[in-house]
Amino acid sequence: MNPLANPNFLSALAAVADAHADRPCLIQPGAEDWSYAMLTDASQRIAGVLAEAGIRPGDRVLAQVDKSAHAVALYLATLRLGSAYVPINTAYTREEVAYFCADSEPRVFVCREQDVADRAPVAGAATLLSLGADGGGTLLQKAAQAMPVETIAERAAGDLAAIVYTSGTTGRSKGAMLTHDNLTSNARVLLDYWGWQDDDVLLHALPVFHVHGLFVALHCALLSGTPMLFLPQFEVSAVMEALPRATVMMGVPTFYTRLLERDDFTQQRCAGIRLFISGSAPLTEQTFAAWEARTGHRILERYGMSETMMNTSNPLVGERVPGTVGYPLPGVQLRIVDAEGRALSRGEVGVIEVRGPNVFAGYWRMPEKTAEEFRNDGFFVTGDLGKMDEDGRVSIVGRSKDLVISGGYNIYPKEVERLIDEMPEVLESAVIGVPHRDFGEGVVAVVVPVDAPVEEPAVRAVLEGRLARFKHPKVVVNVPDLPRNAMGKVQKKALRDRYVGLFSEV
Ligand code: MCA
Ligand code: AMP
Repeated sequence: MNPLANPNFLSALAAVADAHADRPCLIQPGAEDWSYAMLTDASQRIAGVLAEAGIRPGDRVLAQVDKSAHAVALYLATLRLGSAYVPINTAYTREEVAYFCADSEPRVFVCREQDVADRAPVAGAATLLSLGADGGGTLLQKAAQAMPVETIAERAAGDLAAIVYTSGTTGRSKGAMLTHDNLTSNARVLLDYWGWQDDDVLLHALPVFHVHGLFVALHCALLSGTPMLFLPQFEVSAVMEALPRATVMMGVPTFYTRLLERDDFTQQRCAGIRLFISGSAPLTEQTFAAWEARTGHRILERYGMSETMMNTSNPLVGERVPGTVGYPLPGVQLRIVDAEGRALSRGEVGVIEVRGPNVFAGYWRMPEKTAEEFRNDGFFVTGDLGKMDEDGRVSIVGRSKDLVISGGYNIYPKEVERLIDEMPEVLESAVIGVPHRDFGEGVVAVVVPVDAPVEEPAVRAVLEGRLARFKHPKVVVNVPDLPRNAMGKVQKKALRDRYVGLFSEV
């Protein structure tokens, strides 16, 4: 690589975009297709708007926007100016957004057109702009008049490119600081490991506010100059329709189970596909087997985190073993340790720790939290439990962190329990995840009432407007007391075992 090259990740993307200017980039069924040149042009104009708002390198741009071609342009515009992109889930309520605004202190906050009035009181000192899914909003009105920014801000490899919030076990979200080098190194490794081809077409139906959709999926396409079938969300019929034109699909396990539920989902629909990739949550061996039986494809499962991007992957060529997440990616060091950080032997279950160019720079303005989760030798403690086989293949067997993963979204029980416990009719609660056919895990609130049973609508009413709906318990069960160990700690495993079949009964 040219040692004088600008380590800003956008430099790499821009070179590819220029070389593929006339190629389709974002193919949007039902809307206008965008070429690479159109994406460059839109992002340069949006960069002009951000520059007029006073954005400087290192400043944050907070985005709570629907998935659209312009949303991608906004992300690229942020990189162009050397500022940091802070994407957040569109499901978050104003109360949740207030926290992200206060914590990240953005200079610009771009929200959905319909949310402007609601978000204005929590925007703080940020310039509030809006972006509609259909291209409306003040961001694009201003972009039409703005002076495009063609230069790409010079950044160092270790400079901040994005902050991705992950919920914390204490209920306070932590912003994982990802650098230009994190983005660049992981994207390059994935392109190579997954054998990206010049004629690939990625089916992109993931949201673009998480690492999976925003970085893993988008970067593979953008860094190879290949097109994406860019769907606004995962809607099973639209995905079925798009599949015959795709060669690669990435998704969370729910994508795969939902497609399998369709009788008209056949092998012929995937005739052009060379690779199905799954991640963000465990893919069950049953889904793997059912998928192979239906399509003839063995899904390639990989493992990552917001803090580390992608860590491991099953191989492109070679055995993809169900229930495993494959080998550490090139450049990624992975070890399995006991609670004290001592390395375990092959086959033993312990905490997964990783080190490498993919690992984030720390939590935004949380040096103590950062210090707690890194070992002295630079390994990051993931909180996932796993083991490594003799041949180096990794399996995830659980989590030491109290976390529920539902349909690929993370839910930290503490955040939900805190609000339920505030209800006067509740003595205490424990929020757990139990197997759910559609979402992998479904959220259940186990509640000890003061007196009369606490019904689900009452819980929902308390959470409404305060917590994103995907975090709301799908079921509330009342119990006389919670199981505790000798130290008085609630035994969530006992609760998970007790309610393991809850969703198969509904
Ligand atoms: C929606 N709902 C959910 C979920 N999604 N409930 C639990 N878990 C979910 N994941 C609820 C909504 O609140 C709503 O409830 C009702 O379901 C219908 O909402 P809708 O938006 O229509 O849902 P959907 O379209 O069916 O969405 C399901 C989905 C979506 C397609 C699976 O959740 C999704 O796209 N998930 C992908 C998440 C993802 O990208 N994760 C990557 C992060 P109500 O009716 O009460 O309002 S992890 C990551 O990035 C790391 C690095 C990695 O390894 O990849
Ligand atoms: P997030 O913080 O949203 O990036 O979620 C990261 C977490 O998702 C990881 O720490 C794992 O617990 C989980 N995860 C990601 N990929 C997989 C996978 N293939 N199998 C099991 N868990 C996974």
